[in-house]
Amino acid sequence: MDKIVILTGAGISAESGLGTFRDKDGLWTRYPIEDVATPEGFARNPALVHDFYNQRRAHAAQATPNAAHDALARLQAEYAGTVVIVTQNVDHLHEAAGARDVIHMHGQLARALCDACDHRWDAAAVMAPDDPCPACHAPATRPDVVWFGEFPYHMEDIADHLAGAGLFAAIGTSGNVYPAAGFVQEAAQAGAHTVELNLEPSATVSDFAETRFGAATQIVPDWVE
Ligand code: BV8
Repeated sequence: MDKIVILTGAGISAESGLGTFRDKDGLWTRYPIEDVATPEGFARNPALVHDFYNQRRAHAAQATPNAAHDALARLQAEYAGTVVIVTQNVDHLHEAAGARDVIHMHGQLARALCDACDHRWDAAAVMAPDDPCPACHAPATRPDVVWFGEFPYHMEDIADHLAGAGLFAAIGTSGNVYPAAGFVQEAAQAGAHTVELNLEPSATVSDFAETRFGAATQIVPDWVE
């Protein structure tokens, strides 16, 4: 069976209580992107950035997967080995729902990275700028997330999956952030059927062969069944 590649964004976690980025009361309305999601912002004010991620880490720790996460985990179990979930999200709700094959292209709240030696480890619940790296002991700890201007993770694996996709679905993403927003075109070029499942049309809606609009907890289980 052809591969099914599913790209998810903040909208799939919205009904689990986690903020989206660009909706009316989204995260970016309270924190300017350049201050909290760029290396330059971190260099300017690491305490502010750690505070931003500490809050999101605490919030994510309280969140539970919703019916959309559960439906994707069921789909993966039913078509073992052919369903890949590529998520832009840094929460762990896909895994909490039982999903196995999850690619976190923008990193994970639960991981920390040393800016000095590139060591990665499980993040503490609360991190501070002068936390020493467990490997090199430099006070250069940052969240292991991909900021604007940084190269997303696993891009080669993702390109391989898209090249072999028979079906590509984008769920809960506004299609504003690249290279993720360009995946639909890569999948379509590989001959995949493409479907957008979102609350409202995304910026790349015209690239999709099929669209389904509504809340993820409604439309994703219907689509999976
Ligand atoms: C890079 C950090 C070099 C972690 C984030 C062209 C090609 C390549 C790059 C660029 C390009 N053009 C511009 C760029 C640069 C830049 C970029 O895209 N800028 C944008 C703003 C124009 N991209 C980068 O810098 C990337 N790196 O380019 O490296 C390179 C070059 C070529 C090839 C490869 C690499 C790095 C981008 C990563 C930035 N880091 N986050 C974190 O803090 O979380 S991005 C941030 O936005 C999050 O990761 C988030 O997931 C992501 C995308 O947002 P969405 O998930 O879509 O969330 P949003 O709020 O926008 O939308 C939510 C949607 O859900 C809405 O549509 C809403 O209607 C819907 N919804 C809401 N509720 C529900 C719902 N749907 C269903 N049910 C509901 N209940």
